[in-house]
Formats: sequence, C-alpha cells, structure tokens
Amino acid sequence: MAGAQTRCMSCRAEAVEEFLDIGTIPVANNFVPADKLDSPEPAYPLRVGYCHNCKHCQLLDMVSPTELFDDYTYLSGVSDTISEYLRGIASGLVGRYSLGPDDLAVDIGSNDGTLLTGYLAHNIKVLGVEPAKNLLELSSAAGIETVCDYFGLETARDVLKQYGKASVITSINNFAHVPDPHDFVQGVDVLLKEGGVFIVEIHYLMKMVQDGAFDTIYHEHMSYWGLTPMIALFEQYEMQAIRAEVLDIHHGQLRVYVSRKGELEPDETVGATVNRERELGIPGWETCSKLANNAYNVRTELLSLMDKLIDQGATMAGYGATAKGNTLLSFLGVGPDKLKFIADRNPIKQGTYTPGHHIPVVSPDRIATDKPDYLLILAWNLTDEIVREQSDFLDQGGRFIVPIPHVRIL
Ligand code: DWN
Repeated sequence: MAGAQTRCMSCRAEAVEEFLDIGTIPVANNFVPADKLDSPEPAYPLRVGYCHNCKHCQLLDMVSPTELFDDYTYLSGVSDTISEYLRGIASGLVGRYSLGPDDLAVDIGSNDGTLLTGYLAHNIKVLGVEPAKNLLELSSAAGIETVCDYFGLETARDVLKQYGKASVITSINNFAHVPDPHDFVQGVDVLLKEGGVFIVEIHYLMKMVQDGAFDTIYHEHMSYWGLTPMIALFEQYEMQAIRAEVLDIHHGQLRVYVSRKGELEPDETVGATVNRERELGIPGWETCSKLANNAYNVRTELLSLMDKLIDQGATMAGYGATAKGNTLLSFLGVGPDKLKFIADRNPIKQGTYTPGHHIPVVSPDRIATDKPDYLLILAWNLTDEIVREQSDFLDQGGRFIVPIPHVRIL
C-alpha cells in the first residue's frame, strides 16, 4: 500500500490533512471463517482527512476495491427496514419521473437486487451493476439481471452498447465506496439518457458530525461527502444537483438528484442544504476535529461502562455484526473477553468471526439460550427494529447498550 494519500480525490489538490486515525485494522466486512482463524489477517491504516481546498473528506489510505468488494458479506435484504426503504426509493422514482415500460432503471452497487425489485411491479426495465460475485445468485433469484463488474466509464460504455441509455441511475450507499469518483461520474454521463436523472445517496458528513458517528469510518467508505464539495465535483462534468434530501435512514444520509446542466431545473432544496452546511461550518476543519473528539469520548465512556458492568458480574454480547461495529470494536480494542458473541440475522455472517478480535457471529437464537445481561447494539442505526425483534430479551430483564450518538442503556 502506498503512503498517505494527501491528494484530494475530488478536486485533486494536494490539500488533504488527517483529522482522525482509527488505527491499523482489518477490513470491516472481512469476517473470518472458522477454518481461517489462524491464517494471517491483513490490516491497513484507517485514517481520514479533510481537503482544505474543496472541503471533501476522504481516507488517506485506499484498500484495493477487489479486496473490499469481490466477495461481499453485507446484504441489503436482511433488514426489513432497509428492504422497505430501498424498494420505496424505486417506487418513488417511478412516480416522480413518470417511468414506464420503455424506461431502463440501472442500480449501481445493486447488492442482492433489493432496490430493483421495487420497480418490477411497475413493469420497468431494470439492470443491476454489482462486482460481488457471491451476490449474483441472490439477485438472480430475485429476478434481477446484473452486470458483475465495478462501475466506471468502461463498464458504462459496455452497458450502453448492450442495454441502451438509462432514464434513472441510482447509487445508494455505493458512491462513497469508489476510489475514483471522476471515472464514476463520467460513466454516469455516458449512460444517462437526455433529461435523465442520477440519484446518489451516501452517509452524510453533516449527520456524522452531528451524531459523532465516527464508526461510519471504515476502509469501504473512501469518501465522506457534504453537498458543497459534491456539487463542485459534478460541476467539472457540466452536471448539477437539482434536488437534495437529508434522510434519517442508516446513520443519516444525503440523497442528491443530479442532471446535466440545462436539462432539468434545480429546486429550492439544493440552495437550502448548501446554506445549512455553510451555517454549520460542515464540512469544515473545526467540525471534523469535533467528530474526532467524539470518537475519543465514546471510547473512554463505553469502555468504562463495559468494565464496570463486567466487574459487577454482568455478561455481555453484541447485536448486529456490522461494518461500523467492527470499526468501533477495533478502535476500543474490544474482543471476546468482553463480548461473548455477536448476534446477526445475516446467514452469510453466522458461523464467522469478526475481523481482528475474532468475536463469534451467531444467530439471534443464541440470545435466548445464553441470556446475556446486556446486548451492545452495533447496528445502532436500526435500534427500533432490533428492540422490537428482541422484545423477549427486554421482557426477561435484558438491557441494551447503544453507543452512538452517546453511550446510553435502554
Ligand atoms: O454503507 C454500507 C451500509 C449501508 O451497510 C455498507 N458499506 C456496509 C453496511 O454497513 P453496516 O454493516 O454497518 O450496515 P448495517 O445496515 O448497520 O448492518 C446491519 C446488520 O444488522 C446486518 O448484518 C443485519 C443485522 N440485523 C439483524 O441481525 N437483525 C439487522 C436488523 C435490523 C435485525 O433485526
């Protein structure tokens, strides 16, 4: 791996300064199979920086996308909340842009095809673009055709040749995962029909800073976008934001609707969101430093709470074998000595171990058999769904610990 990348991937200025160093840790979604526990586990620096020129935030050390995404454990369809949300994006776009059977909808980073299934009831032509070979079987079973590749200019040209232009292109929790956003945007420009719309949704730096959600930082997330720097990127390709929505899903997301300049008119949400960023100074060096301070505060507070409860004889496990959870656990140095297991509904993750500290990932059934006193919710963005699903645990006296935005016991 090369040294720290201080050249901004968006404006290309040599102006990126580190504001938080999580440590040298394994890739968050590289859960370890039982028969590989003694094998060497690659670990990489995880440092995030701020560009003093265009305000973009990005990692200083990029891991190869093939190592991150060729074989991928996260499934969009495991959580009911996320599945309904993604299908709702598709049906919402059908209404907003009056899509019909002649329209092609392309989803980039389509995972198991969940979002695209939201178009099927409307008889829209759909196509996924997804590099993870292990997910193809799932998307095909959902009736979704998928191009198994990374998206960029070359893949866009291939898709254009075989399927024609797309009326809508979505990239939901995918755009922040690419090492070269320029190549990606050029691909969108090639594939998007005249008058078409590109809908990009990412974890929103403003919400990260407001919630102190430093655990959103992991090697998959190469970028941490605000709207202001994102607009500057699109400007370079004669494209413009025509709508911006700030959403609570996941850990707080920004959805941006993009068209070519002169094709569709921006609405008032773009200016309002840019103004809000300016008022709050986000993105900004001071607010990024605030995010870093929260990381250290959560580490101190959560470790002392866990140690106190364990000293009192309490037993503890985790819920949600998440990428963000692996950042949190690595940053705190928490292993199976503190968390006996981590429960997760995702069958791909069950039977594996967390990267680095090797905490066993098991089915949620284990909660009823082992009866831990506390469950640390590592998918804190889905706390409501998890608490509903685990109501028996609560009824039998169990308690949840939620780490972000601040440590609290439910
Ligand atoms: O950006 C990304 C986000 C969208 O998803 C990806 N780079 C990786 C991934 O991040 P994550 O792993 O932190 O995502 P989640 O959505 O917080 O993961 C939730 C986990 O919790 C899944 O493994 C499923 C599991 N879960 C469960 O076992 N029971 C979730 C719910 C709601 C449940 O009831």
